[in-house]
Amino acid sequence: MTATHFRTCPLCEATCGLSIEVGDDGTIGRIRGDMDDVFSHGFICPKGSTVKQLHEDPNRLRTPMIRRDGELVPATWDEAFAEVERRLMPLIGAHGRDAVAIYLGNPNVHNLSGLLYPRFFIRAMGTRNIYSASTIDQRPKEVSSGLMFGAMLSHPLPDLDRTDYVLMLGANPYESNGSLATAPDWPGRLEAIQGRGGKVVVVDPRRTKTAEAASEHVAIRPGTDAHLLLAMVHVLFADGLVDLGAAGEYVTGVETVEQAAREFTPEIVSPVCGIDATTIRRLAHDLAGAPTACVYGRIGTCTQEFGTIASWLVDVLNTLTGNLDRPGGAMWCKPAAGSPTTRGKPRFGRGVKLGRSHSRVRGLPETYSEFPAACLAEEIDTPGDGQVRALFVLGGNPALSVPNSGRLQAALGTLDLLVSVDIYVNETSRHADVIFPAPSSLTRGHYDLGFYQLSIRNVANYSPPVLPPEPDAMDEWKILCKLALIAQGMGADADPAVVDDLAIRGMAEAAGRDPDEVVAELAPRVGPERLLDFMLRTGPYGLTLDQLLEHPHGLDLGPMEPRLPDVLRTPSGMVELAPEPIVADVERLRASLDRRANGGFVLIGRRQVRSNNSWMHNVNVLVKGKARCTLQVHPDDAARLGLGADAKVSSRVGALIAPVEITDAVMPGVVSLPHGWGHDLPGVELDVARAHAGVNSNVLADDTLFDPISGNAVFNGIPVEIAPA
Ligand SMILES: Nc1nc2c(c(=O)[nH]1)N[C@H]1C(S)=C(S)[C@@H](COP(=O)(O)OP(=O)(O)OC[C@H]3O[C@@H](n4cnc5c(=O)[nH]c(N)nc54)[C@H](O)[C@@H]3O)O[C@H]1N2
Ligand SMILES: Nc1nc2c(c(=O)[nH]1)N[C@H]1C(S)=C(S)[C@@H](COP(=O)(O)OP(=O)(O)OC[C@H]3O[C@@H](n4cnc5c(=O)[nH]c(N)nc54)[C@H](O)[C@@H]3O)O[C@H]1N2
Ligand code: SF4
Ligand SMILES: [Mo]
Repeated sequence: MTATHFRTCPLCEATCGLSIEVGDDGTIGRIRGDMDDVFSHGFICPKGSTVKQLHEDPNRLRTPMIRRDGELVPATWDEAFAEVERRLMPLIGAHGRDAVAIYLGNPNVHNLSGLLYPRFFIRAMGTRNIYSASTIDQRPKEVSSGLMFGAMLSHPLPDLDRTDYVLMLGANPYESNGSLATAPDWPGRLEAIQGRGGKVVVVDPRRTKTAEAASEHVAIRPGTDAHLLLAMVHVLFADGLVDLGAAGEYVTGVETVEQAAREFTPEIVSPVCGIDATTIRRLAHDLAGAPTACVYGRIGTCTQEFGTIASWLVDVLNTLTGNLDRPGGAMWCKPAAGSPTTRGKPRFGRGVKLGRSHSRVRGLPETYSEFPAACLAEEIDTPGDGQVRALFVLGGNPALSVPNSGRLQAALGTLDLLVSVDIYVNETSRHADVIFPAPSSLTRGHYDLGFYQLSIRNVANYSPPVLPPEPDAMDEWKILCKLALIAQGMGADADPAVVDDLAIRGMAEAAGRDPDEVVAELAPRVGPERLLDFMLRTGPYGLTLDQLLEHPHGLDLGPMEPRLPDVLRTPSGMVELAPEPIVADVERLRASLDRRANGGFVLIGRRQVRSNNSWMHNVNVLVKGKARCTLQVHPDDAARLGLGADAKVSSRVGALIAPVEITDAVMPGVVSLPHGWGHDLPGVELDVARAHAGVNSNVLADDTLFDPISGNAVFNGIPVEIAPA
């Protein structure tokens, strides 16, 4: 006998529905796209069905590990928590709490426990040294949206299903399946736009699959999107195309934007971007002339030197063309479990403060209570007061993910204590003193709390666990609660329920409810499901978790609807079109206008549909076939350099040798290498990944390059030298 379970795929931001066959004995059978899923209608990518391989992976950790005499060996949960306490408390006693750093990786945002419980551990640890994958990813967008609309995740989303025109920069949803705009089957939705007579224009230094399928591909020199977009703003003003539409009533700062753009004519930015002035003018006119349109920028526009300015200008263009908050334009969703844009008082907010403190070594500003991940290595390897001596890595792999990862890898080896919560002994956790195994995703409930806040349709879908807990497994939220209790000084034996009760009570109080009453109402639920149930009940649709359980294919709550002005949480209650810190940074952009291609090379990244950052290369069905970790080089450049099978790539901070793939998909002067590879390090226990090791591109990424407003790392446009190897 087999039963079919329906479940939202937790592997990327697209939230596809999976249909999973499970035998009586708990073996996983076929996995397909759920045809009845209200959002994905059967769409699935090659990664979706590999939740089976991940679950069955013999390398996946199933018991805690402790380092004894230099070796990682299996241990009991009690031993592992006791070991953390034994080593952490004296360290805090001797060096203070700032000597402990916490790094949160990307999978936390795909996991209810990882979204809801790290905050208690962070609070209990009381350290200023908090780092996450956000500052090697989307922080610039979080800063621009925070300043413009009042909340970190208040990004306007491209209304893909109704728009007539998309201008997409620095995104490749045909491989990534979309990011900061949740939609299953981005490719199908983009094709539908063209099918109904609309246009999709892709701005990218590489002719990606998305660019190939688009109506038009505009090749751009890496790191110059801000120049291009500001010139488009210039054209809108100069040619009298500005029309804010209905949103205009709630927008302030238009004149300041006009002034900021005054100098940025298409002719002036053209040689910087490598795009001719006529094209820039036409792009501005097309955008303004389309019946509805949206500008969408993603990681290519964030992980660059002018990331915050570029992210800001995306929404400036949406606003100036009257597309902000109108169907077919850039809109806000209304998530069922609530968000900062549904909680609190409409048009009332404290505003986003940046740089309330600065990192110890380089003095980079904090954003949203975190320091840039690019600072982590120097905080560990630079002696002095406040030096980081212990690190907790929650669901992350900074050894491969952060810039100048060679330096970080060396630093990890010098820590007095490294604790990982992970599913593998990988490039980071191989240095750990204690590893806590996160349970298989199939044994936990799932609700995409994070990505439903960025969803182009309002959808709510809860998936109960497919399988019972494995023997000797511990829920990830319990691991995090235990770590919080240890950090608090309550000891390794303390009951995680204590933290969980504080969590629901805190949430009830914040919502103005009586905690006892709330706890009684939600009984017997505990853990993330209890918190979720409360968030749904107090959310904008007043749903309950029981209601969602009755809808295994999800509840469709409709398309995005206009939300201005109530969505705003800025102190002014207005859309701040010209936030002071960003406008001030335009001076730096101006100073870069004399930069030209100088015959040297710059490196960009490359996501691939069969990868997931650094961690799914241990799945054989995904890595088999042709090696994918190749250096793409334009044929003219390859000929000029006389490149053979392999090339040596060097940057200011590191060097590596990579196999060469000659293709005219990349612009001349630009080379591309995917990130997240380089699995052949000593101690890594990933048998499949090791056989397809590849090289780690972040050995080349320069940690001294960053976007100064957000502190975000630069991965695109890294100067490199290329030579035959
Ligand atoms: N050069 C370059 N570098 C980049 C990027 C780039 O484009 N170019 N992209 C950046 C981006 S966007 C991101 S998000 C970061 C990602 O950077 P990280 O978040 O540091 O790295 P991941 O590869 O996502 O690592 C995820 C880790 O979580 C573990 N894991 C998987 N599932 C679970 C779970 O359920 N629980 C727990 N506790 N652990 C789990 C995996 O084994 C793996 O070790 O990389 C960044 N680095
Ligand atoms: N299969 C798969 N899916 C993923 C991931 C994965 O690793 N694999 N990672 C997930 C994560 S964590 C994230 S954050 C998202 C990211 O999702 P996307 O942003 O769609 O990611 P990429 O595919 O890296 O697309 C970035 C594009 O920017 C281009 N680019 C580079 N530099 C520049 C530049 O200066 N300007 C412009 N305009 N373009 C530039 C690159 O050539 C690339 O095509 O994907 C998520 N989905
Ligand atoms: S696109 Fe993302 S959510 Fe959909 S099946 Fe693939 S990995 Fe899962
Ligand atoms: Mo990311």
